[in-house]
Amino acid sequence: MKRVAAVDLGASSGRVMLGEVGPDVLRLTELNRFWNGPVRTNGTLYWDVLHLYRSVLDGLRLAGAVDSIGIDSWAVDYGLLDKAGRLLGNPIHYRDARTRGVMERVLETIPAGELYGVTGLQQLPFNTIYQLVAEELPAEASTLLMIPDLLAYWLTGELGVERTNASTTQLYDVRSREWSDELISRIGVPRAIFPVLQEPGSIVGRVVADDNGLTSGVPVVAVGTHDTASAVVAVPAAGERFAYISSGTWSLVGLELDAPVLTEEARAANFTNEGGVDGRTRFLRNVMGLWILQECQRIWGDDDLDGLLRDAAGAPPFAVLIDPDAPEFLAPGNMPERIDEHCRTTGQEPPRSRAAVVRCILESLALAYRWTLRSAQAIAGRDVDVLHVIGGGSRNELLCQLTADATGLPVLAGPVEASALGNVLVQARALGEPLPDLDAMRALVRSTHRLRHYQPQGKPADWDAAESRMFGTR
Ligand code: ADP
Ligand code: LRH
Repeated sequence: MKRVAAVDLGASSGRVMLGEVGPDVLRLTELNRFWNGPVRTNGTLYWDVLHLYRSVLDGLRLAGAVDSIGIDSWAVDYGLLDKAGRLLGNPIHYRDARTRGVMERVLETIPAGELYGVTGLQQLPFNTIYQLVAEELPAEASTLLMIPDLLAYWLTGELGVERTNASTTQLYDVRSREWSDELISRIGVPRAIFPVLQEPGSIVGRVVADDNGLTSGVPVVAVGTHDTASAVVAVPAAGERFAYISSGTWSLVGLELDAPVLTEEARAANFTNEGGVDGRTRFLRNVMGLWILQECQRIWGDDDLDGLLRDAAGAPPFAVLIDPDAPEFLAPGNMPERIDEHCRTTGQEPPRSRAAVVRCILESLALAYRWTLRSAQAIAGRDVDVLHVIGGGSRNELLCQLTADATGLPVLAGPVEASALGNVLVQARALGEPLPDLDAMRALVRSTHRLRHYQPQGKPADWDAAESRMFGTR
């Protein structure tokens, strides 16, 4: 039996989990869960990275003796170190406004087609490439580390960037599987700040016990350090005819493929080809996700999600629809007001109650999932029979049912803690547990976790009509 600690930092909460893996055993115990989110000072949005690190240490101490530690987190963001390994400033949140207009500027010198041909990445205004162009790199910057790599560095003293997360920077060559020297030079950033790439599943260092209360020598394993890569490992699918939605702050909607799809059609539909564990491709699109609902709850001061969902279930269907991927929903702020404004500009009467707002968000997400999944299947030439919903959003029964109804696919919901499970599984394999491939890992998730089934209900024609109302212009 392997006993490992999984650190999983999502955009809305972080957790440290104890994972136990053995023949027919895959168990998670939550040791510590802590708030995560943007903190604004002087107009800039930051992550509170030291709060995260302290909370990670609290969790790791609670874990006691473990065989290894693995860390995953949200993608694209980074910390810069000087020559002595000191962090230069607090990492900035990808929702910060400093990248406004930068993508458009960069695309004037690096054509979108060329960028896609090298990186296979979807255009998101906060991709690492645009963040680096948006900021003046400090002269002392010597090393760039993605967030999980930064925490691993603090634990072990070893520098490196793990591949699945590197693949989200838009500075990684998806075919050669190396940093793109060409793109890095074209944005004028020194190549030397990009450290060696690490393979998911490799031991990248060992814990150095200073005064952190940990035992020295425990191996730190580079898991799929991108949380979505770890989540996809734990999709409890059999075979390849499945789609997934990794549902949390974001909804990552797509397919797992053996190779990237770099066609003009994929680029035009803004699909990404992120790197997966075992060389797989995560062919997906970011849908804005439950972020919109989280921000409504923050503005309303209402943390009774169960109550909101119950009321939304009784609200009239298809009253108001928004495009959840509209840029105005990206930054933190008064989401209910932005929804009203979006409705006015699209000729709809704004929703009048919280229940109506929540219903609008969930139906609009379900429609965005439908559009994305149909596009993904058509572009990749892969048909699917089942849709797996994983992550915190898999607990949202109304959303799962609407997703089944909108897509016409049976939905299997769970596991909730997919990223932590994928993290644990990759560590267990690195330690010698006989889990030869993703199929074996997924079979273990299937046999140890109960899933909820949702069959499509309602009239498909209602969703067809809603889609043309919402996405007529997409
Ligand atoms: P992230 O990793 O991006 O921080 P999570 O996977 O933790 O996100 O998912 C968080 C989301 O899960 C919340 O925004 C919330 O909408 C949803 N969620 C969590 N618990 C429940 C619940 N009991 N019922 C419905 N939805 C839930
Ligand atoms: C989800 C996620 C997603 C990225 C976004 C920045 O947590 O990692 O895959 O696009 O955060």
